[in-house]
Amino acid sequence: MKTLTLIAVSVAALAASAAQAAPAAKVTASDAWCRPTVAGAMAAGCYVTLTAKGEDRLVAVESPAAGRGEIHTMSMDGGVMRMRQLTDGLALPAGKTVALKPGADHIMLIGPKAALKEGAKVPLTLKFKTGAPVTIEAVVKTPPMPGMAH
Ligand SMILES: [Cu+2]
Repeated sequence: MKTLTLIAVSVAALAASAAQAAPAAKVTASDAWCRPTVAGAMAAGCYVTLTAKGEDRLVAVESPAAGRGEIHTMSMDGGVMRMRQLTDGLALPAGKTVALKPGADHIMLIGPKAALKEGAKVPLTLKFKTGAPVTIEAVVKTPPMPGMAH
């Protein structure tokens, strides 16, 4: 019974802290990472897993580590993988986990201000159509399966 009471108290505390934060973040972001780049690279790919509680859209990405952020996708065009910018953002269906990953949807940091070195942290601010902006730190790391990653 003591355990139940404790759970009830912490749920109430969580609800109270959520109520204070306005507007409430409706999208959670996890597992953010960026590919390492060499000095002078024009762009760097970053990836993150997003889950929106209600239907939303990732509409913009900003980072102090780069000139600007873009949202890109990859698609086959005449047998060639091509990258293009999603100018109206990326759809986030309600309750569904959307993983940005190599060879698919990704964040492109245009004009990194310094080379992204393995192990460094890159702050990313993700902006949504409805939900509150989310700032996360992406870790710079080499993809686990370089052969698989386009
Ligand atoms: Cu790209």
